[in-house]
Amino acid sequence: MAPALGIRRDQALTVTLSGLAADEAALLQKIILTSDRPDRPASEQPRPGVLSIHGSPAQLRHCRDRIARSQQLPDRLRSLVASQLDNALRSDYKMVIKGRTLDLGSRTHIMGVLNITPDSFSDGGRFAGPAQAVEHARAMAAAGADIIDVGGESTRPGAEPLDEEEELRRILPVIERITADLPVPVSVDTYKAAVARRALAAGASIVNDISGLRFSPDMAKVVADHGAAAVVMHIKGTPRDMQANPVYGDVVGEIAEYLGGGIDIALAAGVPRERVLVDPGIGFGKTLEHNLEILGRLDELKVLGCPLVIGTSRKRFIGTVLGIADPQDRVEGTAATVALAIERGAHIVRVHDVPAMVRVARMADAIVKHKKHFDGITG
Ligand code: HH2
Repeated sequence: MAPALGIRRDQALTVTLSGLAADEAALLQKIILTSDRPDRPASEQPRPGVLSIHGSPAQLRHCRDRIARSQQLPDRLRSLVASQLDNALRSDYKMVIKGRTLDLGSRTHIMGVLNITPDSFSDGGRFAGPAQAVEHARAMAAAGADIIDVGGESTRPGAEPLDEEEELRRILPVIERITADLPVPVSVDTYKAAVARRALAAGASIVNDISGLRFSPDMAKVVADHGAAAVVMHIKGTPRDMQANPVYGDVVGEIAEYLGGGIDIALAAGVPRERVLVDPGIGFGKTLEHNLEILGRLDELKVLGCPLVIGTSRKRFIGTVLGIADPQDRVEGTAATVALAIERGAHIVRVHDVPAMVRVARMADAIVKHKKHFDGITG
């Protein structure tokens, strides 16, 4: 019988710790590299004050234990690094909003996009009237959407800010109707605290803020006061100017830092950590290469310790790769991004094509779950 060759690869993770003092990074690296285990993780310092650790979940767990036990590290650093490694290894988030539990670790959740705008890049004008919008929300919920994301202002590249009253006029009647008629939670896609306040009072329970709680100083407090959850998204610049030559040193590192700052803003205002989600903001101040790199390194954002949301649906970078001008024809490209984002740890995918992406997510979930079982990973 011919010899059989079995190759088994544990799902490797990269954990990047930034903001370290030079001596802290060096000391941590020494602790990791002097492990007497032959299968210790790889570690390097790509830039001053930054340490990345790359290994299988089992290797990272061992490394976390060594760091947590080390006498050489100051307490603050020891617990910070140990908790970041814990975050990188976990995926079992549960979010309770309005008495409902979203078990984000059990399967990927689907956020269906409901744009009540005349000018959104892919569906502007399609659901501009309240009746059409509510009907579309109903169809998305029936097809498996777990959250309906209602937006009244397009934030496509170059978009001008919309007047608050007009934004409210578009979204409030729809939020009232959906939350009264349907069991799915509603998020409001706005960066304006005054709009969020009225939307939450009308029944929404999540604020999806493309500015990561930065454009409106009161936003985090509004979220906290209503017992709501917040999606903290990364943007570089504003919708009007964000695509004018965005430049990064390390795109994922800078996004992680911005999102970490947004988490701190939320916590300081009294939003519990269990109600904060993060999103790297695909297309918001990013070139094609940035978007591809973010998707390839999405798992590095796990260190933030919050569920990951990602919105690639029908976006321009998909059109660029595939040479497809009409956003509505980018469904297969979107499917590829959704499947790979799930493999790299996304908990919620924000999509327009709900029936198709529910199937894509279920299939990707089955593969990921089976692989975790095979690799002996729980949670
Ligand atoms: N993308 C858009 C709007 N809101 N929110 C989150 N959390 N993540 C995203 O990637 C995201 C978002 C842009 O897409 P869309 O709403 O379809 O277009 P428009 O801004 O033109 O209405």
